Amino acid sequence: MNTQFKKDLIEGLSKEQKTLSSKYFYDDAGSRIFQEIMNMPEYYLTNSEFEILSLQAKQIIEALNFNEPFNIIELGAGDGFKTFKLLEYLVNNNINFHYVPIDISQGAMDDLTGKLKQKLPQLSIHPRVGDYFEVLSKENMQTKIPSLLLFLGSNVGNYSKNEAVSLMQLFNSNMKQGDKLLLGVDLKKNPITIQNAYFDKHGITKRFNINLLLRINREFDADFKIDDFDFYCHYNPINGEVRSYIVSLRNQKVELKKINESFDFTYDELIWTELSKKYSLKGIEELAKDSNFKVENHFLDCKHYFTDTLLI
Ligand code: AVI
Repeated sequence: MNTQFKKDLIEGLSKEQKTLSSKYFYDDAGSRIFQEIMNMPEYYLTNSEFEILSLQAKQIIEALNFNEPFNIIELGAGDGFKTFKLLEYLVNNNINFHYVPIDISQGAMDDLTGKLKQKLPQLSIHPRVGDYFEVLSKENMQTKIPSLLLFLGSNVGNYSKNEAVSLMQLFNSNMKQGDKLLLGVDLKKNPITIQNAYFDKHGITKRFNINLLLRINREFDADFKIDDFDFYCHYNPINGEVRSYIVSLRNQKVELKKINESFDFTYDELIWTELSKKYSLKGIEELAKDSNFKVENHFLDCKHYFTDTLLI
């Protein structure tokens, strides 16, 4: 059994405001549902970042000002769809670099490597499975060639401000002099656009959340009755936070037999599952400053929905 998951579950469900962490969304089913989310037109983040990396690959690479060869190290590479255009640009222009995708999922790395070897046979690819920081300290600190770290997809938005600062400080401490970081960040915009991306009318994001209850049923021999729970989410344009919740539709007790625990849920009680924070460009500058980075360039899509920001 995953002991960290067990600890987080007990801690989160014992709180006054119950929580379940979105980091546990991504079992096999959850990862597939996330792919469905990324394919929804309402989830504009995918297309916006794809546009940036497709149309501005040349400008991004020029802004690096790296000697060849260099590394591109992608943290949480997933299926690598977004990054493909950047890699394609580099390969087509005979630029000498090594691509090092890192992910905790062996399956995701195998899929990505298979696809890339087929589509870009000349690509030098060195996939690594494991924890970002273990891999980074091993791969990046022991080489002399410069590295561009990629942390894309607005993954940083799933961390609170303090957590994001700590995470970026950790990135920083695993970067050599001259390395750079390209950070994908979703920007504040018309609240309706954001609300529609997360409270989607197809119910896919609801399935994404409810899947976590199914995962707990399976892994902890629990008895969450999924029809007795609903999904709610809300964007607050003042602080830029999308907060997602699972809602208990009645008074109920849930047993987690495998770990001998039970939890009571009251009618309309909320379980907070996810934060998806949106930033202003000024907010990104602050985040950079607090984690000892400096903003070099913001690369925005044409609608100004999203930025890939280059940090040094
Ligand atoms: C992975 N992460 C950046 C997504 C986000 O937008 O916060 C996860 C997600 N949650 C609901 N829709 C997508």
